[in-house]
Amino acid sequence: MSRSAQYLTEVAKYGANNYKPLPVVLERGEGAWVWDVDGKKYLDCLSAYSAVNQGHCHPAIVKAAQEQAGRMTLTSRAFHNDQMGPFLHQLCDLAGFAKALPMNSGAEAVETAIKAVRKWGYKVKGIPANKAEIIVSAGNFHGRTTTIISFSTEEQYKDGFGPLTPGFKIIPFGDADALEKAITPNTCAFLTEPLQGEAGVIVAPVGWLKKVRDICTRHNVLWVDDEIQTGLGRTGKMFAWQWEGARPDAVIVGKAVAGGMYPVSAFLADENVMGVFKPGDHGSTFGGNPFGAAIGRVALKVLVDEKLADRAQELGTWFMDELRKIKTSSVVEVRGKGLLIGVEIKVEAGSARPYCEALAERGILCKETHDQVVRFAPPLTVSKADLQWALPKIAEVLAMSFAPAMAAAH
Ligand code: IF1
Repeated sequence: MSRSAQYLTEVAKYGANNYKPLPVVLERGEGAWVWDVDGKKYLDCLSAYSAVNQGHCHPAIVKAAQEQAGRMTLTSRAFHNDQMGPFLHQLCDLAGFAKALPMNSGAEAVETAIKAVRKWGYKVKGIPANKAEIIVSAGNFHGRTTTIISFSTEEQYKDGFGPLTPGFKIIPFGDADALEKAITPNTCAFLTEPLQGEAGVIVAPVGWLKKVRDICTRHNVLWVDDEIQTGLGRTGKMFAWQWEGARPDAVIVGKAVAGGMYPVSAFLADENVMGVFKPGDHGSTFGGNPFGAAIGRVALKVLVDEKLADRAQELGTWFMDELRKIKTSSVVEVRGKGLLIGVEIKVEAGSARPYCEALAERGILCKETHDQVVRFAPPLTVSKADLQWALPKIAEVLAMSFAPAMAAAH
């Protein structure tokens, strides 16, 4: 039995069955490349869902982690530590917000945002107790907690997990008129991704965010921007909202904040919103810990020093053009921004899954999102040569068809 096969057997026996990963067992990564336990090398075109924007095991980030691991890792927020302040300072400067509240996972930072905007609704806007409404986009993905799945439009994410949290209203993604119509005097916020990842890399109409800004301002509603996946360079700007120059009232970041080396997330806003939190209102044992903060400081510096947003824009534009040139009857559309690219497969050609399996066989790691979309989101440090190496293999795979009958045999 190969080492991979042994591992797959073990994880099937002892792990919960809540995922269906590709049968690839990775043990090492360097930049945009990863190796499995049997020594096979792959180009990572997922980047752990955009958490590894700085590339695997970036030497400067590894050094920061090693040094901080030997110094101090956790104090809890019962005391101060010498890393959190400089980290928050750097994050606020980068995002252009006055304050940041550090958490760990993306979902926790989204929960933080929900609590902040509700409290703002009651304390500042004057919404009657327990009546606050948050408007969200259909097809959203903001995490897996019971409150967050309550406003998912994906039935599977909610099935069997009720009772769900009330107070959310769902409108179509990218629809400014629907937003304006959905607002009531009890609306405290509009929470959305600027570009939807999980929904299948869905790009909103140009000008939508500008309209969102205008509508939210006129109705005294907070626009909360989930940049957990799209932020930190991924779409070719440091934050996807910068594509339209319409600044949100609050931003949520996660994933690449610490370069995929440690879970660090944050909720950012100005004093008008962040000021609603008083000691004891909210917190986390690990949030703001010196280990994550020290890693985050260097991970953010790498994004800036290596101009990774610009790289994403240049390489992404070129790569998307090359993908569009591929002659195939299996593809509906190639879409995206920067290095967040979705290739939608025609239903008649089969689902995206066998395409991902065929890519993995050829040394390219992608993951399907929903049934029909193959997502390409390599680390932003990927080179043009790496992508040039991948293109003919991608072309070969996209020329294939996995029509249902064949998929069954596959
Ligand atoms: C999984 C998806 C991506 C996110 C946005 C919040 C979170 C995420 C915009 C929560 C997380 C991850 C979660 C991961 C798969 C992945 C994913 F396909 F499920 F949707 F990236 F596209 N906001 N997305 O994308 O952050 O709590 O996970 O740190 O398996 O659930 P988290």
